[in-house]
Amino acid sequence: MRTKVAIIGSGPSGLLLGQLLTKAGIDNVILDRVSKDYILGRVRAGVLEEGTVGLLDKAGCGARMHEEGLPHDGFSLAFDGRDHRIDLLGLTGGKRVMVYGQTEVTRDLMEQRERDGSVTIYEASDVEPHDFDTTTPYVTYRTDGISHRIDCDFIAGCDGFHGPSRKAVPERAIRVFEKVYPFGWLGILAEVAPVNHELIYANHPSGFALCSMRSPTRSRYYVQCTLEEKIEDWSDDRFWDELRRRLPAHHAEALVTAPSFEKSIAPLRSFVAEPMRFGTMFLVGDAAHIVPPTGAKGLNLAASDVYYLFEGLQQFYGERSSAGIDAYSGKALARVWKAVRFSWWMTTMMHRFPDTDEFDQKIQEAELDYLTHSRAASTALAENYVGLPY
Ligand code: RFL
Ligand code: PHB
Repeated sequence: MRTKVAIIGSGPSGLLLGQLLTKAGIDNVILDRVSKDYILGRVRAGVLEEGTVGLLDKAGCGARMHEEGLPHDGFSLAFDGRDHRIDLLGLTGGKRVMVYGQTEVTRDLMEQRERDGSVTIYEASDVEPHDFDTTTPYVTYRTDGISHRIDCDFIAGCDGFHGPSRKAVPERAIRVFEKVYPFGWLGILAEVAPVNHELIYANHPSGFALCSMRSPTRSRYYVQCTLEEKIEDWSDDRFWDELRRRLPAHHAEALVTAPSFEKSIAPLRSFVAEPMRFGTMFLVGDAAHIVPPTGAKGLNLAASDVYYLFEGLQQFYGERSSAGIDAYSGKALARVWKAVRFSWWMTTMMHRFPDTDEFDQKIQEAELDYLTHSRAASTALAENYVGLPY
């Protein structure tokens, strides 16, 4: 088989890139290790920046998001038993975020891709990029025990943190930067109305908690947990008790509970691989960088990578100019590092670290007090939360 762009990974970055390329008339094939249903079963991000919303519109996949998504003008930082609202709209001069689950984004992109008749190969094993140091790269894979090969002009490695694209790069050609945090997030989904109409990020002596949502009747809640924690040890009752403990009293009293239908633990890490281009292969999204979920940036960074790469590829095929793809890695990384910084900062400010001493604790309290009482500091938080410009 031959195509222009072989995309490894059918997560949000692969699907969004594929959709923008298809709309621009640039032939592409997507490969994924798992099935469509498996991908749609993953529960992940919930908050979209305006830039991400704009790209989904540009890809022709924004209609359901505008109908069912929940625009949010602010969120709460809760500490000392009180809410401190961050007025995103007022502080940024009119910007907001959209609460719409990654699962739904993925579903919308997959359905549009099917309508367009573009090729996606699910359940492909042993997917491997080859010869990306030449202008004739190719990807090999197996389905039903049979080996296949796709020849292409470019490979887009959209295959997440554990995928084969970054691993195929020789060690001497890549530099990685990493920080692993000494805690995780235990998250649940439950069919109940959210405790608040906006998100609540809570800092409490027992640890961080987050109240988020997927719809007016579906809540997504998280509590900070240790890395040794086992999911079997967390009954729903234990989870609800812990969440209540970490929220201001009026929210704890208003919290409606129900049996959870999803429960999982995610470790927290910051990770960046540099550069993001190796000859004719590009790394995109989680394949190149991971951020802790505290700033809600992971999916949004995947989208900004896609923006830069799509612009570059469009320029390459439209004007026969490689200026855009040559600039890809530098432009993407400049934005990535700012989001890495923001996510690290929000994580540090909102969580309890196992080795925190009294001095560190006082600094954290002073930072939260400053942040919520200084318009300049709140504005910096709001500007980053709604997303820096592309
Ligand atoms: P994905 O979504 O991991 O997709 C990669 C795809 O590649 C496939 N793949 C392979 N395919 C072929 N061969 C192989 N050998 C392969 N290995 C892997 C996988 O099957 C998969 O389909 O990466 P992508 O597309 O770059 O998207 C990144 C986002 O998924 C991620 O950054 C976000 O989910 C992070 N994130 C959040 N981001 C936000 O912007 N806002 C949020 O509110 C937010 N909340 C979160 C999050 C991530 C979380 N978890 C579980 C890590 C909350 C959580 C709990
Ligand atoms: C979510 O709804 O899953 C979510 C929201 C905000 C975050 C992280 C996760 O910062």
